[in-house]
Amino acid sequence: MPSNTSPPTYALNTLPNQPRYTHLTSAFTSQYGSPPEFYVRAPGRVNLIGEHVDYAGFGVLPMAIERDVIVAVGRVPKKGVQNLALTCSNTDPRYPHVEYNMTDSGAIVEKNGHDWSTYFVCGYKGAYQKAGLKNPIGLNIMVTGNVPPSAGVSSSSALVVSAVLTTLYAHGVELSKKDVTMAAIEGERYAGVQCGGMDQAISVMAEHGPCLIHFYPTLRVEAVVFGLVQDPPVFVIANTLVVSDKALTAPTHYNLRVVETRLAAAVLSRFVGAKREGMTLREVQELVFGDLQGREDVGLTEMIEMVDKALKKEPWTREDVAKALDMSVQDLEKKYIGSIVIHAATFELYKRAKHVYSEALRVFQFRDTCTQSPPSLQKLGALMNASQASCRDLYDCSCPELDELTALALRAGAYGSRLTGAGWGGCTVSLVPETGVSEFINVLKQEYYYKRWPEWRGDPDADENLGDVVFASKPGSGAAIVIP
Ligand code: NG1
Repeated sequence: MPSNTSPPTYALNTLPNQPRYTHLTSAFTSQYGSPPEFYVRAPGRVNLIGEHVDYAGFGVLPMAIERDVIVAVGRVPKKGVQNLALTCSNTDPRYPHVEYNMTDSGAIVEKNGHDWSTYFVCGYKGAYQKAGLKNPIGLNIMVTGNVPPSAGVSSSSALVVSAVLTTLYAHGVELSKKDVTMAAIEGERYAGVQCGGMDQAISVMAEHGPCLIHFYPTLRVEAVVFGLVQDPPVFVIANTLVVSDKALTAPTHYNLRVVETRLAAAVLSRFVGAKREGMTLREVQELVFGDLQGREDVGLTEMIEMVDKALKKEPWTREDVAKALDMSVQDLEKKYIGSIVIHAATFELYKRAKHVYSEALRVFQFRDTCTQSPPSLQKLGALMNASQASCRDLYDCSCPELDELTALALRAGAYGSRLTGAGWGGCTVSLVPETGVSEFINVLKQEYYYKRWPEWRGDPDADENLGDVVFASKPGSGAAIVIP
């Protein structure tokens, strides 16, 4: 899966989902008066295992899903004194039409506040900076998507990745998949979340099937091919319908976890006698074991034991951490928090580091189990269940509904079930025998959805909508440009 090639270009008439493109084309044409010049598509993803370890430098194991974001694009060159603009529309009426002015150099004049189009602007900015764009051009875009929003299946990154590709293609610039990914990661951080790079990497680089994405020492994608098995399993995604907006809750959830893992890494690196600052937990492992030559699994068990010895289990105050690092609280805040807004009186260094090293180990165990012939589905399930327990008990990123839905999934016949994505709501992913998928989905409907929303029972519209809420997904393919 070479990451030095560019994302592919396809002819529209060769693609599935023709009715979606037809609908998008007519929405674009009626909004902007002429048909789109090209389209871009980028998939969402489901993370099979490896939660909250990407920003600590460890590999993750996601799979792109078939659901995606498609953007129809028209270019609007500057005419006379008229300003350049980025005009964003969406086929979904919940997402209003937004227009941004651009400066003569092509920079977006931003607005206050945050809405759906913010993610497109983030991708535009990421591409603009990465490619050093010089000849700005205005853009009219119309977006359609079927990735559930705010649900941990990366609707935001699918939009950011599409925006990066839209911007590059519109300006006649081609970048490698790796650079497109980096532009999307750097772009998405403008939305205020200190994200890792899992979602953008899989959305750009997926090629039909789960992948192990390594971040250290550089971004690398490894296909994980399932060994032969008689009754192949399927990954079923089920949304708790608890909405978790990462950007809004960042100071107490996502960004706080990023800071906690950095602080844990700093204290651990002191424990092993290093004086370097600003390390990730992955780098501390390398510090202890030397150059691992890409073998991230070496020494993880020892790192888990080290966490027990080096970090007190109780919450750490800022004074505790500053003392352990031999610096003032002000220096600590400057070096490790900086401009990241967080709201926390104390930090959970022990629990977060313990989760990260043990989850990182599970990622490799999962990969090794997948590739055996036949893979032990029970073992894969057990690893997923252990991941869920760790997310709940050590990383505190589950919620009662995720706990309930994962437990129900196991009773309904899944080998394993866990939250997927950032958590605090959103989706679960369960490993289910293919032959039992429809019965499995039925049990979830009866025991979770109809119990909470009894009016949905027997309502054909509600049943159709539930197809977007609980579904089995085959692996999807990576982002692409589509030419009419
Ligand atoms: P989701 O759930 O898609 O928001 C987020 C991060 C990932 C990763 C997971 C937790 C973004 C765009 N993505 O995913 O990088 O850290 O949480 O494993 O912030």
